[in-house]
Amino acid sequence: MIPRPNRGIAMTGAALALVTIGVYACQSGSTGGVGAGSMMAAAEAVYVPPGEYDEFYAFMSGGFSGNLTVMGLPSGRLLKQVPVFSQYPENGWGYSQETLAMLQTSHGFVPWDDAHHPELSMTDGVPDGRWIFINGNNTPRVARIDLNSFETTEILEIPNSAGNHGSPFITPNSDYLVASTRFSVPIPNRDMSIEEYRGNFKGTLSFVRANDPGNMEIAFQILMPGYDYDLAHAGKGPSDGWMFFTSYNSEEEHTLLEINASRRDKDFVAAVDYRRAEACIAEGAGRTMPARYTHNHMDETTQSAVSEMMTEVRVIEPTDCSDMVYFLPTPKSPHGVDVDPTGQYIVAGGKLATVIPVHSFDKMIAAIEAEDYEEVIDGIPVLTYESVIAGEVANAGLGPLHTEFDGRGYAYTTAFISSEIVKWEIGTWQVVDRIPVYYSVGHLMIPGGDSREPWGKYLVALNKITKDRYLPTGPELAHSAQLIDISGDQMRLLLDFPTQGEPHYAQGIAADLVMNDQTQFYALEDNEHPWVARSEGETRIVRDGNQVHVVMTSIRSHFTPDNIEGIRVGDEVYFHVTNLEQDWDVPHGLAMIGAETSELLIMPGQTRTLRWVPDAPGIYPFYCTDFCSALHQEMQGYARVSPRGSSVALRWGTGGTWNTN
Ligand code: RUQ
Ligand code: CUA
Repeated sequence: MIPRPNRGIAMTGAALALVTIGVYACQSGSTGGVGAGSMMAAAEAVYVPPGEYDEFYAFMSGGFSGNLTVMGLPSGRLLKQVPVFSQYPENGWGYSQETLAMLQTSHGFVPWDDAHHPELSMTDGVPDGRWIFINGNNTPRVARIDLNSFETTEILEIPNSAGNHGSPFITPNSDYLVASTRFSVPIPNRDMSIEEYRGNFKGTLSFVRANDPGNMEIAFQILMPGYDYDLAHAGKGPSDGWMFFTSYNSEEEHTLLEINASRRDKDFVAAVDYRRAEACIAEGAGRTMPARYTHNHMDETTQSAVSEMMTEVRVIEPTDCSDMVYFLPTPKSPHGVDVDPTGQYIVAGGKLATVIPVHSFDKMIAAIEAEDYEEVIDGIPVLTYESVIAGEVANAGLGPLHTEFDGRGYAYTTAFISSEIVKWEIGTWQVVDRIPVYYSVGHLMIPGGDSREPWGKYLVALNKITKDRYLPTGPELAHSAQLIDISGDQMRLLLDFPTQGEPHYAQGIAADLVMNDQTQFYALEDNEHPWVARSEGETRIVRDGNQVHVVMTSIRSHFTPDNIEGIRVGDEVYFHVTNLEQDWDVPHGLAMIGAETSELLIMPGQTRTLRWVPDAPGIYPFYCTDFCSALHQEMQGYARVSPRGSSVALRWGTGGTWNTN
């Protein structure tokens, strides 16, 4: 649609007509109210700045893909898949030697996870665009993704946890993110009968320091009764300093939970005063437990991942620290817990409940001060339901799960079973609007919708079932998201688009908080990779026993060296490729025939390493995988592999000049 520069070929009438139609189509396609003004300004101006067309970044969890999907809103255009707990051939993540250590865990190399809940870093309760965090559900982990580079830069494993579902919800100034365990297990874990669950299996709520990149650490874990801890959200404003966690299975059952864990009318929201926990620990409460878990991070100067094994964790119990944890009775097997922008109301999604219960923070504090308890469980006072409840939203749809807010006094709750989004008013607890979604919605996302200042213009419904929305693709259908305009009194469906993996939660942020601070390339002079070549003159090959290190560069459109001889069968070859470009949008790649890993994608100024173990004598071509220039297809080379024990000398070069050691 963008008119091409005239390359000296006279345009035919038909070609001109096509260009004109293209421009016209582009303009009429944009009349959804987005950036239309600037597009209309001049007939020839078809360029719309990206931040004007897409006002928001949307970050969707990839579920079992282990990735984070980045989209533009309102277009629904897919911008990027960020691999987090995954190997991703598109950019060599989890294959290149530099990234392998990011996926180390106490169980070894685990390049998979089930990533549910992205959470943006915040300053003063508002998303700030620095980082986004996401949980790994299966092998309990939390990750930090840097929003300058859109790369995963840190992963911390969570010990004493099983099923890190209620995670990584963050406090208003990103001091802590939390990780609560879905499954209770014996702590420390040990061999015992499953039937001895009650009293022996425990849950944990972990508080992870998040504000210092490269230094995430578990500040403390709270040992809790053996329930299933589901989701969380931090307090803000008046409730700043508190973290709220949902739980189900207060029945402490270990089999057929769909029946056995649905018996009680109410389960609990756990309210944790984490400043109180800090104070108790400062006075020596709790104990240090041995534990094995990894902390992995990207070293900025070498751009290589480092993995360290941690050996202990601080654990505190409610009986060690009075006034630290309270239970708010909440109907019935609640799932989501969401705090409104004022910080006053705590909304739970009782997935089997007929109403949406809303707790009042002020009433909770009053009940605590009045010691208005129903009972005390393992040192945790259970506040009286009637004393803490602010209201119940009736007629809220079946299967309420998650709630977000528009900042104008309304809340929006997903109803999984009745497949709808229900809008209700905070304070009157009256439903004011509802809209069907297709089908069976889980989470919803309003940019900033869990923060102090939502951008209450759009809502995205993240649907679990697609059925008939798109062209079918065999037994597995694309998941579906729906964009809904919430700027008026009534919700209005704008767009339907497929998503990647199985998105659970998502987060959104105004584009200009992220787009203006992007890493465009890495400065070569700052590259401290042990095998960097900052110029073609520094390229070389080093043999160390059967290990061969090829220190190589790429620049449009050749490798140095591009001819290599003297490799033998039995050698382990490491191609360390530095991309010498110092310009935005010029990656180079490297693919090697017979390599057992994916290609590499090397950003400008970066060094990445591909391991290659040739298994037979011969000539092995390699090439650049990223279409980098008109002569990209010429960006290729040969490696000669001689038999084991051969006397062919190591030599290398580009352009016919050979180098030797
Ligand atoms: S949780 S809807 Cu992780 Cu609701 Cu998926
Ligand atoms: Cu470099 Cu293609």
